[in-house]
Amino acid sequence: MKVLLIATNQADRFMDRMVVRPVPIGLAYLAASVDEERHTLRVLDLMFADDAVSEVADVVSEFEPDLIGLSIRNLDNQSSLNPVWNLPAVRDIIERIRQLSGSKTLIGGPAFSIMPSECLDYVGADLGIAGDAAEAFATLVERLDAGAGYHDIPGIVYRDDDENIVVSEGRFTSNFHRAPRLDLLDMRAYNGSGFGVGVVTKLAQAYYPTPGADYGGGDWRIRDPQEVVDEIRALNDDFGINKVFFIDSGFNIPAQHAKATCRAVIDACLRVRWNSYVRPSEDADVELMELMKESGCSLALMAEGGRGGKGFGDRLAGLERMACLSRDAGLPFTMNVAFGEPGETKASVEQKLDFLKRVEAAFAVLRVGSRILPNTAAAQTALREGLIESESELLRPTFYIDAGVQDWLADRLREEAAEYPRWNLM
Ligand code: B12
Repeated sequence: MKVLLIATNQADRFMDRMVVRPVPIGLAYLAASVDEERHTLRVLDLMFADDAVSEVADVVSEFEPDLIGLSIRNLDNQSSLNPVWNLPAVRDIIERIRQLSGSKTLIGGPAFSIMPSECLDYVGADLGIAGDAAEAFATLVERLDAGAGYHDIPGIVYRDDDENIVVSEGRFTSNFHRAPRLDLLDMRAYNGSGFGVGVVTKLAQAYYPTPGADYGGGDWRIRDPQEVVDEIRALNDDFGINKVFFIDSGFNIPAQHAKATCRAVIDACLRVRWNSYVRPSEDADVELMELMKESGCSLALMAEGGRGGKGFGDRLAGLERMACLSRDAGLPFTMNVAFGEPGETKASVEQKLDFLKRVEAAFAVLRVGSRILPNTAAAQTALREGLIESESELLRPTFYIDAGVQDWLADRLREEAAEYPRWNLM
């Protein structure tokens, strides 16, 4: 069978400002799962494309694939001040494919996995696989090739005989043992495009962390530090890359494992520079931050943990503790604060601004409202307050800003941000 995999992400910014182009490692994991002795594989990455639709058209006409898998990374840029919705571009690509070929279209990826049914419906693909998909994808390719049924594959999304979309139960979980096929991507173009190449260290079982997710670490898939070291060494040997992003739902949690990973990197003398997400955690200490720095961490992206009913005062205290530890270890960090959450008042806005001034992050993001995602407390509030009638509407960029602060919030934040060049409003 001829299989074409297309990475559709063309976004080149992080927090609407810093130039960051994430390497489509999820798609590269899928490519690695295809048995190339039995199937012909092509990968098309649209990140650097000038005209995505015509590049797809050219490859589809020439290669004549039987199956086209498209990865969808972001629903949107999560900016209420300058919202950019990414799904219409994918819909245009699939529409063009349909005009040119009868091949089956399959979608997957982080954005798709958040709202599989709505996403499949909107972009008009035939099939989808939600969640980790390398193993499920390999199974699907074999089943399609053999003309066998595939509705039992965990996470598969399809239309039934009445054209109703069915999202099957369960999800495959991957151990990430088989290395992603980065050789099929233009890695030279990615080198230097900000934040480094993704290397998975640990991912939550609840695949896409939302404010309601469990950040305790209990259900996380943790990769052996030695395997991480080997992957970094291969990136260096094969592509000359020494800047990586540890793909992790919270690198520092649990601290014991984070320290073991740092020590393995130090012992291997890799001289790598890395970044990752860090979340408030009671077991974090200055030793951890020092090990992170010594092993090459150049930026810790500070993110909130699960809200778990905590008031914003407690949440800021948790972040401030992490900021102090980072500062003590000389480790630069970023801070990301949402304004306009339910119950926000003039006083709490001022407290958050004081907090940001105090912690002196290398780069701070001030979010004017929060992008509401389904299955979260914010979605429940939005439903209750009539902002949305159904969670399905959240496929489009939708933001929660408390009515009590809505009229003046953006102006007030703009006024303050004008004084702090390292503050970014979005
Ligand atoms: C690390 C990360 C980042 C890093 C990336 C660093 C780097 N160099 O790679 C940074 C900090 C830069 C970042 C930035 C952003 N991110 Co981010 N990021 C993540 C995170 C934590 C991991 C992504 C990852 O690499 N996973 C590991 C790989 C192996 O998995 P994967 O890509 O999901 O692929 C698997 C499956 O999805 C599936 N799959 C993938 N492709 C395909 C294709 C087909 C056909 C099929 C069947 C299956 C399939 O199989 C793969 C293998 O198992 C996720 C959350 C999460 N836990 O997933 C958010 C996430 C992807 N990010 C998200 C967002 C929104 C952003 C930003 C827009 C934030 C912002 N406001 O700027 C930017 C966009 C940057 C850009 N230019 O595109 C969202 C996207 C969904 C959404 N809400 O729209 C996520 C899901 C977080 C969330 N819960 O909201 N991000």
